Amino acid sequence: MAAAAPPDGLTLPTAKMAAAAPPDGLALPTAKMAAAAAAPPGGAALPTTKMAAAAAGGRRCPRSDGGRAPLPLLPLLPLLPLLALALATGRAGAVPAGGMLYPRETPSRELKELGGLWSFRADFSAGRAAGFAQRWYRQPLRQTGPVIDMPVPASFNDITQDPNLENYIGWVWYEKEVLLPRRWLQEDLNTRVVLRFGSAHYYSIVWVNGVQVAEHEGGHLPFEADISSIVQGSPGIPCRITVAVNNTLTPHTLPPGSIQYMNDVSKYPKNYFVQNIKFDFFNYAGIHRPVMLYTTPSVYIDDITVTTTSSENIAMVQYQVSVVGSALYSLSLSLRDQEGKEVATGDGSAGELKVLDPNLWWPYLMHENPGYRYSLEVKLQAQVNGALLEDIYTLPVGIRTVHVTSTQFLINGKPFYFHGVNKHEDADIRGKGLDWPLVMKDFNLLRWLGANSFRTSHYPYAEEIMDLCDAYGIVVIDECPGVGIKTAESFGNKSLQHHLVVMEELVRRDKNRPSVVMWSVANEPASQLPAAAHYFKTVIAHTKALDPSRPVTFVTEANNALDHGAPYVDVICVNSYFSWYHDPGHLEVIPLQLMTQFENWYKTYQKPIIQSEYGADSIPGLHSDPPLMFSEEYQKALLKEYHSVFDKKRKEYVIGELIWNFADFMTNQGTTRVLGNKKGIFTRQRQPKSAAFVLRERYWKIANESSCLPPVIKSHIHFL
Ligand code: GCB
Repeated sequence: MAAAAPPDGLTLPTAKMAAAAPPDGLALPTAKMAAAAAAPPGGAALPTTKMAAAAAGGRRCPRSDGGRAPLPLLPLLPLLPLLALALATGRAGAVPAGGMLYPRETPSRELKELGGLWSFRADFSAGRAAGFAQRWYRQPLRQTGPVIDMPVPASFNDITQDPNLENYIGWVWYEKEVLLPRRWLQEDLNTRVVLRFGSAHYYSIVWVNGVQVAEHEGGHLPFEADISSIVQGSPGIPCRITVAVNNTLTPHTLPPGSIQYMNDVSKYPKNYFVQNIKFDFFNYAGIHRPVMLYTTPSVYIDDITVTTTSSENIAMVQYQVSVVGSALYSLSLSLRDQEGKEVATGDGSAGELKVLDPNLWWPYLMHENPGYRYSLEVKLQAQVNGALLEDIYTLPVGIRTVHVTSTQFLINGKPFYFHGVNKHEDADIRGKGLDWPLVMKDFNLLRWLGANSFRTSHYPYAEEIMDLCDAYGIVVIDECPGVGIKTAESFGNKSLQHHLVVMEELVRRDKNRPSVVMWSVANEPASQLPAAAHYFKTVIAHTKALDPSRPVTFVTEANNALDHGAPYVDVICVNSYFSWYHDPGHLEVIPLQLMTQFENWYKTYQKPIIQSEYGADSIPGLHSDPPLMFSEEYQKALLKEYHSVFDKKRKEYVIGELIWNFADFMTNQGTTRVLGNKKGIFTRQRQPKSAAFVLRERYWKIANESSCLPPVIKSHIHFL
């Protein structure tokens, strides 16, 4: 096959590709799966031109597998032959245990980022399984078919002009060849080489030089693999990294989704299916976050867990360090302030550091020096075969406490009022890919706005973003991808078990972050279903066991009397869209309905309440006075109605307000979405709508009222 794809080479499965569909019996789905997927009766494969025509209209894909169920839509099956291969090489790709510390350069660790252009191919073959049948990972991707250049990190969906790629469901393949420094590759140096993905959406399998090294379920969270034994011993030979990523969502993934076959042949082409989702953002896919290669010594610091307490003028930093590679080692710890002065030392794998007159970590606008972090340098020394190995890892540490009472959220013992936003990782062209200019712009806008917090609606955000929250003092409600849990099936044991694993991965990743003050285990699940009681009791208890230091919540839209999950949360987070989805156009109902909402929730649970979403769509530049829906004036007026109630209730037990949404964002197409959701106070290009100025006025006013400091003046903050 030609090495270079023609511009539309990715769009249309060529006759050659169609012919390359997997032979029967190899990686094909079982009858059970076929039934589950409601496959249409068998039929001949569609000819190429028909497939192209059928696929040319949005999130629709023809299926030409002769009635067999869609193998690649159920990610595990094609792996069986691969698993055998992996086991044979001793490199089975289970999700690695361990700490998943963010890769940092230190005197003992080196780092190589693999961002840039990767080779890419979406598997448009019948059944989407050609890549596995033909083992594309065994040779350079260009040798098995056409490839295009694909930026990493980025979603693949909006990079080309091809609607089929934009709406593609199934396996896509990425590949990068890298030359590693010689010093990483010598076998006798006790160096470990690790390949780490910040995230890839949704299900990933990774090979290095044709050997499977990792397999990971779930987007939004990191995974990694020790690839030393594959790359070492062959300096000068490029290391070929191949990644297959599948964006199919099932009732048991997080978020859940389902594939629906449209069997009415008078309405749909044969073998037609759609991916249904019950959440309101575009299911962008690809390698979304940085890919890194890094080294550690073969005996290394695997994980560090830090919690902090403080009283009067003394703080305690409790630490635990885990080491892998040897049982014979020593650990020493040194805590330094921002001037580099050592303020405490310790040793051993667990202990406490005492800090006198600590600089506490304070939220933005609550202190003139928010986001203060110490540096905890952990030094490991071990003897390996007569040689002394040393590993050093430096962890930023913020000293702060979090407590919840029946009416307040306390940070360092002071009442904290969340005046912030909900966000998405979303932008033109890059989709959900991490992009530094965008990240910086967003943080500057947040601070311009006077926002002190956000919720990572509706999935964990990039570690690089979380680092900036720690550094700038932006308080985070850290949400897992539990969004769109709406059916009884998604409350079953299989989903529950996966949800527990996702919480483990999230807590493992973010447990040391001072900005993270609460975990959110879900957004707007069908918590009125009886099954939600056991489900949320279990997920919340598990999260608290993983991290007893932080409160846990989930975000509800259910009626307070019917919600089966609310008894288990520490803070009630409630979304409402009065005079938008309910009583559209009737701004005058807001005060009464919102007051009733708060009073009912408080009466039932006596727990503090955050208005975790409220808002209205507005099309920038659309004006109407008196205000009508979708105009900028309506969005402003709706916000003001909500604010008047917040102002009454924040004197009692309402502890926060988070606007929906920070910026306009892409969704699936639908009759209520105009190129996406327009509830942003900024456009998708990050220009303020009129509502942004209303919010800015308000947030700065609240900051000045509630701050324990002399008034903070906007113009004194240099970047504003
Ligand atoms: C919600 C959801 C959010 C939607 C928003 C809306 O309740 O939590 O994901 O985007 O409403 O605009 O409909």
